[in-house]
Amino acid sequence: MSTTFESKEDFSNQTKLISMGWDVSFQEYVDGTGTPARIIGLNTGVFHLSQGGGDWQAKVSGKVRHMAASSDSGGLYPVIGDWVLVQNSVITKVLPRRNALSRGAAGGRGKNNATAAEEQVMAANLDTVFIVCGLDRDFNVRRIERYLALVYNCGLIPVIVLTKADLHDEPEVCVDEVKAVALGVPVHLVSAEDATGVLELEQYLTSGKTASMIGSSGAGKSTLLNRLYGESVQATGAVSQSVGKGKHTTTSRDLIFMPQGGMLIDNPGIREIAFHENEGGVESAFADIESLAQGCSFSNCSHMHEPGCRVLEAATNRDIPPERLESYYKMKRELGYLSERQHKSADRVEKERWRDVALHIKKGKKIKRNK
Ligand SMILES: Nc1nc2c(ncn2[C@@H]2O[C@H](COP(=O)(O)OP(=O)(O)OP(=O)(O)O)[C@@H](O)[C@H]2O)c(=O)[nH]1
Ligand SMILES: [Mg+2]
Ligand SMILES: [Zn+2]
Repeated sequence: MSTTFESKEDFSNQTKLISMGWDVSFQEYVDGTGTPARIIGLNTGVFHLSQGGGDWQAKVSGKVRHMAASSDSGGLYPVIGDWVLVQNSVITKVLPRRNALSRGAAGGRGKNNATAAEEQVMAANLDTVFIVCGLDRDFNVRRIERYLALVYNCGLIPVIVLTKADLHDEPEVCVDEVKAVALGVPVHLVSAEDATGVLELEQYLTSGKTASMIGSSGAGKSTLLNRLYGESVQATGAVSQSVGKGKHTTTSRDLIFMPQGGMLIDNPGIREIAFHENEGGVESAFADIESLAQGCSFSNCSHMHEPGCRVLEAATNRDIPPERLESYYKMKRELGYLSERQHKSADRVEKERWRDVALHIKKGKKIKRNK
């Protein structure tokens, strides 16, 4: 497709794509191998595509599969939200992503809470990420901190949605608690049950904009999508009474065209928030601590024991909750391990890891003996 329009139809097709998030930055990758379409769903090797009209199914070409499998080719395997070129129901090219929401693959973490070696891309080409948290047993400020670090690490814009407001006696208290750790991030209090606050979210769903929801299973993501949509388009499931967790009702990722004009991606609940690469997400999520750290006496201060440490001082004065500092240490450690692994030989890191494990075991034995 060219930027000059040869026909009315050409113009109308382009307008449809723009309403789906297409912009000029993608245009330069369009070659003769196919026409642009967006991935709106996937199901065991079959991709659901749209060009703004109805959706249809396609498979990837052998070349795309091959390029994605060889790590140094820069080839991408399509995910939800990707722009691709398609010809005769075959995806011939995946266009470079504007951004992607990704994390370490579940279960891919090593010892010491290390970051995952494998990356799992959840969605591409997003304008907003809704971090959805229910105000039932799902509510957990530390988990929200972690989601924030993840979203920032991907260079994406987070919006926090505290849902199930109807289930909490003092939901405003939760909002304040979250605002204290999510500096400058919009926090919306909603209820999908009685529609409180839901209209506020429409500002993120205007024409051409794509938002994706993340949160644990049972947080209320699909219910919220249905409420915003105005009818039930996604299945929802009850939360277990005994453990207070959802049962992974949503199992696939779907991009839904919303009546508001934008698109909303529903994701399955996340079990484990693992990082893949260090892109400064922790520094952004903990900007308050990072800014204090500028004033520490030692430029390489670990904020754990050094004299003249502004961070420890703030923690002692309770300006920073100790739990927040602990979260910060933990995520820093995880990301630190990753960069070590990137810079040292695998052998050396492995040896060091075993030394840590050995120390741990020794400590464990001592504790037992002392009993
Ligand atoms: N009272 C109340 N219940 C809600 C609200 N939102 C969701 N629920 C209930 O919470 C349960 C889980 O909701 P889902 O929307 O299926 O949760 P989910 O985040 O999509 O879960 P997964 O698909 O497993 O990731 C359902 O029983 C919903 O009825 C709300 O605002 N208020
Ligand atoms: Mg769901
Ligand atoms: Zn310090």
